[in-house]
Formats: sequence, C-alpha cells, structure tokens
Amino acid sequence: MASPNSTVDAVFDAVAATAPEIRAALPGRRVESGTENASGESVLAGDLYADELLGEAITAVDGVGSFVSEERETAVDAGGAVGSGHDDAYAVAIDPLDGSSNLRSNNAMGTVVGVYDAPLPASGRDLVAAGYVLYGPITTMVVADEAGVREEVVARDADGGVDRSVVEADLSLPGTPTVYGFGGRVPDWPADFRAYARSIEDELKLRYGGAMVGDVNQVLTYGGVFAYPALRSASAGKLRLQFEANPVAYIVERAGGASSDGTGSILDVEPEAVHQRTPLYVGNEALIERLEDALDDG
Ligand code: AHM
Ligand code: MG
Repeated sequence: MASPNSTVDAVFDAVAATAPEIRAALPGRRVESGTENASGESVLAGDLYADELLGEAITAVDGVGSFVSEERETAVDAGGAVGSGHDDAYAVAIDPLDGSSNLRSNNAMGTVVGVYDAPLPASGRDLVAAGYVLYGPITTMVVADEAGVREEVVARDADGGVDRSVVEADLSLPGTPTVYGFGGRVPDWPADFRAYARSIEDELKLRYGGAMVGDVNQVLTYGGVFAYPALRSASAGKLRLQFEANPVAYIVERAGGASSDGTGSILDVEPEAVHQRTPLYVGNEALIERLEDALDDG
C-alpha cells in the first residue's frame, strides 16, 4: 500500500536501498571498534558501518531536516527546520544495528527507524511513520505509517539494485497470543513484574533472541508480549525511547496491539533527552492491560 507521504516513502526507500549492503558487510565486522556510544556501551565495527551508510542515505532525502542516531551524541543537521510550520522537514531517528551483540553469536539483529514531525527529543505522538529492517534468514522490512503496517522482503537483484516485494500488505497482531520474550536477568526483575511473568509462562511459549527487532517480530507474527522491563538495578530499563521504544510502540499499536511503559502508552511518555531510556512492554492489548494491572498492584 503506498503511503500518501512522499518524504516517508523516500526515507524507507533509502533504508531499503541500504539494507543489503549492511547485511553483506556484517560477516567482516564482528569485532569491537574500541569506542563507546552515547549510552556508554561498547560499539562494534558493524554498528559504525551501519550508522555511516544509513546516515548518508537518510540525510540525502529531501524533507529530512535532522538525523539522530543511537550511536551519535548529537543530531546531524540535514537542512530545513523540523516541526516549525506546515511544510517543514522531519527528524529521523535510527538505531542502526539493534541487537548487535548478536553479531558474535550469529543471531538476528535489525535496524530501527522513527520519522518524527518534531525536533528530538520528541513524543511518540509526533511520529508520522516507523519501521525496522530484520536481518534474519531473510531480510525483511516492516513499515508502519498512516496507511497501516506492511512487511516487505528486501533483496539484492541481479543488477546490484534492490528488489522489494510486499509479503503482507496489512499486518495485524493475531488475536490469540502464543509467544513471549522478556529481557534482563530474572533476579533483577521487580517482584510485581516477576509475578506477571510467572502468569504469562503458564500460558505462552518463551521465544527470546536478544535482539528487540527479532523478538518484536515474533510477537507481530504469532501474537504475544515482548518486554524489556524496569529493573531493580535500572528503573528505566535498557531500551531507548527515541530510537527503540517509540518506533516499536508505534508499529505495534498501528498493528492493533498495545504498548506501555508500565503506566500508559509509550507514545505518551514525556520526552526529556535524546538518549533517555524507558521500560518497554508491547503486545496484544489484553496482555498489556494485565501487565499494567500487575504493576499497579505491586
Ligand atoms: P543495542 O541497541 O545496544 O543492541 O541494545 C538493545 C538490545 C535489544 O535489541 C534487546 O532487546 C536488548 O538489548 C537485549 O539486552 P540483553 O542482552 O540485556 O537481554
Ligand atoms: Mg538497540
């Protein structure tokens, strides 16, 4: 389904065009780069390469005024004021290689993209589109915009160009949930979340791969719940609001599911800093309601 927004389309054209190149470069980039990112985490050569390629491709899009990455301290000015009037430009936020610690063990990882109609840090309510690329056995791209949520397969064609085919034009969460995946160490989970997890374990199958994009894609495919909860050692959890939580919440909500930071929709979390973290819970509405009740009682 074509979106009515040509800038959004151009952003995801750029992301899709870059995906086969990022994927092809991963085998040679499993080593640490020797640097830390803005959140103080060590960065792999693959993170930097993906960040560089996506930065070039996205800042070249007409209508993108600002580009911000999980791997960069500050925003890149791409020309044009963001969110200041009717015909202004968008701010694009990316996590270039989400779950990149999976590179060493050769498991799934992805790229997360949020297109905001406001300067960052912005509210999830300012998203006009969000999506992710999943580097699994197949490279897929899920895009949510005002037209709905679609899944495409992205591959290199015979001429070195990019071949895209829509495999699901109107993606929505299955009504009956099947899988769950929760991050962090169990002893580090607060007692109320631990009790919720116990009740979920009785009903659903554990599917946790350690890359949010891969784990959320399982929830979108089979129904269920993904969480990276508030931890006893870190009340804001691990995942970042602008780069990870807002885009994923937007996608899951557009697909008929729900999101929460523990008290309400992630999209309503007040933005305070570009690299701020938040607990993230997404999945079927009934499971997220149960989560909020469980945390309330805790
Ligand atoms: P990253 O963006 O530095 O890769 O970190 C985010 C990743 C998520 O993909 C995933 O949900 C989480 O970290 C897994 O963390 P853990 O290894 O603590 O389970
Ligand atoms: Mg990440």
